[in-house]
Amino acid sequence: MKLYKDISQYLVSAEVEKREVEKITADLKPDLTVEEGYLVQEEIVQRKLAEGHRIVGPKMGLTSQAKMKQMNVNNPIYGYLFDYMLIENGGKLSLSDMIHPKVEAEIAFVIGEDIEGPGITVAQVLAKTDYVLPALEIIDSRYKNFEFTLPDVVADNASTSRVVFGTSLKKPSLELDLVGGVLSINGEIKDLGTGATVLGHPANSIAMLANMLAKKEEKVKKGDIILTGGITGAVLLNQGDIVSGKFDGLGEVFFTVTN
Ligand code: OOG
Ligand code: MG
Repeated sequence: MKLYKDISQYLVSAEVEKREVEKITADLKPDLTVEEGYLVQEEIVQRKLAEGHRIVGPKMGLTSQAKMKQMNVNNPIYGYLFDYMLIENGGKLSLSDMIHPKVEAEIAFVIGEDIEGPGITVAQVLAKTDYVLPALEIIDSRYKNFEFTLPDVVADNASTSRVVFGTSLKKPSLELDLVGGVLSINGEIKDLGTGATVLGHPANSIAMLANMLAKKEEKVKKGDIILTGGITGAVLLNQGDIVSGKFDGLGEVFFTVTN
């Protein structure tokens, strides 16, 4: 529908021009529903694919109680990560490419076999996962002050902006819920969490994703690299920051923030 296309254009322009905009529910469409938010997101995804960008994988967001509380929403969501969003481990994030970026520590999954819901369980996800790896996700809501409702953030591709993946791949285990992660900036601990922060177990996030996608007759695909959602809160970034995510048994991932 034209309205969803127009809203997707509004959000992509905000991203490209690096400026924050009013949330959709403020004025453009106050009664936007979550389902309509996904229709807008779908328009954004199609637009980026048409521009020649490739999908790295879907990503989950708002999968912890802490994040749901921080953002004042009450349900996990998904969005899509594209190839142009990748920053190499140890690389640089340029603030001039961003609006008001925040970082969060996450555990990512490399999917080895298609996972088709409904009814997917943690055990099935673990059996179909090739590797897990540590990640730092950089989110950059296109909305003023990172303020939004659930439909708004869904429309905005779940604030997805950049990601740094760690370089060591580990086999997934049932004990991923006990893996601790520490998010530090300039040597100072900003937040920490464990895998269990994410819906009890990070594999549960992938199971929920597969089950959500099943409603649209879509699935988690072999080769997808999927962020399962922050195990820490999101921390605002500043020029000169050296950001590190250290995970028990999964290794370290880091990047620096430049102007
Ligand atoms: C939405 C994206 C949340 C996560 O890991 O929870 C997210 C936001 O907080 O802006 O990526
Ligand atoms: Mg995230």
